[in-house]
Amino acid sequence: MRDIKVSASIMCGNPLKFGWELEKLEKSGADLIHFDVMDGHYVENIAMGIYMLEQMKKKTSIPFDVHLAMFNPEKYIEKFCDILDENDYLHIHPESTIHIHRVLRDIKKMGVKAGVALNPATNEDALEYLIEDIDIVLAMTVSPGFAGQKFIKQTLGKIKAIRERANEVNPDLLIAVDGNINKNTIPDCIKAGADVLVAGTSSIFKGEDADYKALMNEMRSCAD
Ligand code: S6P
Ligand code: MG
Repeated sequence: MRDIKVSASIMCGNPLKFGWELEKLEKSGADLIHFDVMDGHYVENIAMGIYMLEQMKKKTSIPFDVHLAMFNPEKYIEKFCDILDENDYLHIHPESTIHIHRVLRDIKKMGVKAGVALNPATNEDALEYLIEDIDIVLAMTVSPGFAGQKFIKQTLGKIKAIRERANEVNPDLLIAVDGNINKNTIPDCIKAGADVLVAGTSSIFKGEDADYKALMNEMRSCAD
């Protein structure tokens, strides 16, 4: 049985109380904090940035997985890697940069784990010459940009294909799934080969009184 991790998408928390959200997530046993960076070009939304990550990183010991939904991430990799450490993941999209292999290599050289994020319509072939050298794939199960969207079930075949290829060339590769991940969609994602579940509005961020611990445990138990 694979070890299943829950990565809480902090963008879905109360922005006026992010410090409180992080404390609550730490007490509730979140494995990772999913941090979305959106530039208003690569996706039609603007969300969170370097300064906020720096503050959050000081506030919690939970490792981060940082999703750069932005063009030309290479311009900012050094700044992100200065904040992050060897327990954190930094994901970039193949469509966002020309020399992706170099950018991923630079992330690793700076001591951070490197990931490739794939949009729902991006073919798994985009990983072919990268898969041996990366730590994680972020398989988007919605088009990035917004919380609260509907799961795109055609992504499941891709996740399965990535897991099969990884078993051949990089068995330690993690596969994270992001977008409408909840008790209805988790069993199929796990069966396809996912091991990191990004938790957003459809699973744990359901208001101030939500019991994050119970909701995350429920997510993990769907994986059994
Ligand atoms: C979407 C973003 C995600 C969301 C998360 C929301 O653009 O990359 O990380 O924050 O998917 O979760 P949910 O359950 O509202 O879809
Ligand atoms: Mg994301």
